[in-house]
Order: sequence, then structure tokens, then C-alpha cells
Amino acid sequence: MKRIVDLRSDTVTKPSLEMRKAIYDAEVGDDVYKEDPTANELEKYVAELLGKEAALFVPSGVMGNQICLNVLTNPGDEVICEKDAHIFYYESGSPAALSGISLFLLEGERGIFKPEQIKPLIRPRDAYYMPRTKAIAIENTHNRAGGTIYPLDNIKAIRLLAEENKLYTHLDGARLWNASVATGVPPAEYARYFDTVSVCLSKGLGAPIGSVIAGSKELMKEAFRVRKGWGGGMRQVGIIAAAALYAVKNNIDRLKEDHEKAKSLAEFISKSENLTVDLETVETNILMFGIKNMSSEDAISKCKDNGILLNTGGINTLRIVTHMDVSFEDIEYTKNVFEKIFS
Ligand code: TLP
Repeated sequence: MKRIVDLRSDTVTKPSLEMRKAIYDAEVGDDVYKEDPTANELEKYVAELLGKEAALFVPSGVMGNQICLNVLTNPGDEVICEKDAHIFYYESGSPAALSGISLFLLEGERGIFKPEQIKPLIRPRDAYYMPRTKAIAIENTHNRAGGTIYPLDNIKAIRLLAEENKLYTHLDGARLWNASVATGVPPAEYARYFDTVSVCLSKGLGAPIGSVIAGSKELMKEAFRVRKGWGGGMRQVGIIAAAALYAVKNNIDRLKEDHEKAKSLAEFISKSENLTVDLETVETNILMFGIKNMSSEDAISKCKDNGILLNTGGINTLRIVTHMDVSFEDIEYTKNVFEKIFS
């Protein structure tokens, strides 16, 4: 059988046998009545892991982020975020479509912005003719910047600025686990500087479906209402919550292997004459690289012919995401194919 190395995203993982057993054994109930014991356990477990009062299971990262933005804002408000943030770039215009809010974009360095950059963007309180600044959103790790990690000091300074200006903070922590494993900073320490946090179980942690949002009891009560209104009431959701619970209990520590795989490929790429990579951005499991001797489309198609699946990561940029369904052997195979195609 032809080898397929799927490096398009860490979302492509398939549930392991153990995870499928957890799904099989799941106790379920109607979650719209809050009677699903497995979903309740998952929410409690993740709330504790993030040091928050309450949490809510949602079908996807996009829904998680958008519910959080919705509960923090009113129509006409504005949220400050980075220009390549997932909430802006890849969420189908939902801040405007679902919550009637605008995003004020600023440019970070490798996706990371500093409080000094935010300050001038905060609208004066009495400027009735302007949008009302309501929240600051950050992404950790930052996807389009190549899985970069927000330094904790920076996060603390952003939180301070938010408090001084009575703004909320939201964390898109789809890959917060990766940041935490790479730095040793516990998820709760990152999360404590945010009013709402969204984390994904269906990326590096390997669950087939699901994200969890967390925050105060009051905000999560409102989030529960919004989730229902947006069609996200999921009934016997323990079937998938069991996989998510398995993922979060068993698959966090192993993320360091995914980081090693990305680093190993990045080092190989950095030595290749026709490929370019900023090694400093390769801190976790995402790797963005450029090609000098062909278009991204040609490169993707040539790699595909050799069983290697890649995604674009922006203009003239390709993206590799490592995960648990890609072995170290697959990484060596990928290097051999790259050698053949790009040199
Ligand atoms: N990211 C996907 C694509 O949408 C780009 C990927 O393959 O990386 N926040 C961040 C930072 C994300 O990277 C993603 C997914 C989401 C939110 C949304 O999660 P889902 O896909 O579960 O809605």
C-alpha cells in the first residue's frame, strides 16, 4: 500500500482503539437538560485544568471562539486582534455575521503583539461615533505565524492594559496544550489572564470532534444559551465527549514528540537550497516554509504524487502540521521526498 503522510493539519487524526473503546463505554444522557454524565465530567475536568469556574463543550473551535466573542460583546462593539488571527482569517466573517461586531486588526511579530501596540487602538470612551472597544483576543499558539508561543510576560501586560481600560480578554487556545507542553507553563497559568478561553480536543489531542470553552459561571451560563440558539444543543453528546475526555486525559504530554518532528523537518528544510524557513518560528507542531524553485501549487501537487499531503500557509508559503498519526519514520520519508522534488 502506498504510504500517505498527511501533514495538512493536526485535525486529520483518527481516533485510536483506546479512544474508540472509551466512546463505546460512554454513559450518556440528554445534554440539553445537562444530564449527560460524560459531557458534564469533561466540562468539569477542563474547567479545572484551565482554572476556571465553568466550561462548556462545543462542536468546534470556531463555534467556541464565536460564542465567547458573542457573550463578551454587544452589536457595534469592536475586538482587537492580530491580522492573521483565526477568528479573523478563517471563521467565515462570523464576528460580523453572528455578533454584529467588528475586529480591529494589528500586526504582530510572528503573530505576537505587544501592549504598546494595542493602546492607541482603544477607542475613547466618550466617542459615540466610533465602535466601542470591548475586548482583546489573542491566539496561543498562533496558527498562521507557524505555531508560535505568546510569552507569558506579554500576556500579563496585555491583561493589565485590558483591566486598566475595562476590556475583556479572550484566548483562542485551540493549541494551548502545545504552548503549555513546550514551555512547561500550566494551561491554567496561561488561562488565568483571560475572561474566556477556547481549547480544542480535535487537533493535536486526537479527538474526532470537539472544543471546550471556559470562563466564569455567569459567562458560561450565557454561552450555554447562545450555543442552543445557534443550534449547538447536542443531546446524547457523551458519545463524543468520551473521546474528548480520553484525549485530554491521555494525549497532552505526547505533544512534545510532535514538536520534535516539526523541528527535525524544519532543520532539514533550513539546509535545503531551494527551501526557506525561519527556524525561530518553529516552536511547536506547525512549520511554515517557502519554495524558491516552483509555485506552491506545483509543490503541493508533486508532494501529493509522492503520498505527502500539505496545505498552503499563505502566499508562497506551505504549511506542515505534525501530529500523532505521523511517525518519525514518516518524517524521514518526507525528507527523502523533499530532497527528490526540491533539489
Ligand atoms: N484551524 C484549522 C484551519 O481552520 C486553518 C487548521 O487546520 O489549523 N483556532 C485556531 C487557532 C485554529 O487553528 C483552528 C482550526 C480553529 C480555531 C477552529 O477549529 P475548528 O476547525 O474545530 O472549528
